[in-house]
Amino acid sequence: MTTRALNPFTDIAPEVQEALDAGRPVVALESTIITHGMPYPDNSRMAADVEAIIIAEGAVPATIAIVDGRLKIGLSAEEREALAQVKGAMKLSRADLAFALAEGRTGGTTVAATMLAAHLAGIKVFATGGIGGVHKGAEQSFDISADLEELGRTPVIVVSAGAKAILDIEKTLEVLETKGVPVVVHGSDVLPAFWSREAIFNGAPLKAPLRLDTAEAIAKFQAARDAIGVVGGMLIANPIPETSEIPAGIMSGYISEAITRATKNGVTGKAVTPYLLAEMLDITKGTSLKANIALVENNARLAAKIAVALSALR
Ligand code: PSU
Ligand code: MN
Repeated sequence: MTTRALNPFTDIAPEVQEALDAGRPVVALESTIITHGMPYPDNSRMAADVEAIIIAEGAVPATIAIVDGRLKIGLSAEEREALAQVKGAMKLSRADLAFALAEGRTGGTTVAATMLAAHLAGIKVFATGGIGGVHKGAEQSFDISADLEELGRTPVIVVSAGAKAILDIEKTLEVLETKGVPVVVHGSDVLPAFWSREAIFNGAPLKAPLRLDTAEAIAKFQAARDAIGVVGGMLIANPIPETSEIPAGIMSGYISEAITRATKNGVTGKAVTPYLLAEMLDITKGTSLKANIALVENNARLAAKIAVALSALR
């Protein structure tokens, strides 16, 4: 098996490279969700399942990560399993992705870093769980995820279940609008909130900025953006399946408790999101994790359909 060199640090898996060369559909997957978002062995099972779902939909999965200073676009099953078990992995975003390459480190790529790497390789669609965004209390902490900046500049379609509900979703929407990022809700008039199908703000459901009901329509929208030269990413918010959702009313109390714990323990910076997700797992006795896995799988399926529709347009 040969891997072609894109730059001295990057290894593109042969099946990914072949698909890209032939214009066949490819879906990128992030790896912070593996290294920091879920415990072992759930992370390993989730990572394998999403790849299988993408293959079943007729696309090629490319899980992106940094392994011993190599930027991997597509992991083998062995590499994926090793990453799921590795201790002390870095959580890498735009700011420190190249640091890990220069220093020979291993790390999971966030939404921002995965978008950057996917674009470098020529991959146009990417599936995740939920994007990072504006944290609650950001007016004090200034904690706003680099994911939003990346969505504003890098032309990759990101399929998510909305912004993680631990965030300030209204402020996150405002920043996305400022940066010119279309937020398209798949098949609903209401914005989803990660574990819940509906984001609630001041007692009322938050309205979807844009709505499209099919992968084909999403691909057509992207083609129109390309045609007029609009650069930057697009965010697809795909509501979690009904059978797996935890309603927002139930989640909000749990989220407040998790944030209280984070404040009490002085958790700041990069550690905040992984900490909150781990506390949610503890508070909900694992039901948040089950929902998280279900929504990622659901997003992988839609992302593959969008990648297939985009390939058909070309
Ligand atoms: N979605 C999940 N679990 C995760 C994440 C997203 O279901 O762990 C990760 C993503 O990699 C996202 C990151 O980019 O959390 C956001 O971190 P921060 O808020 O520190 O930017
Ligand atoms: Mn942050």
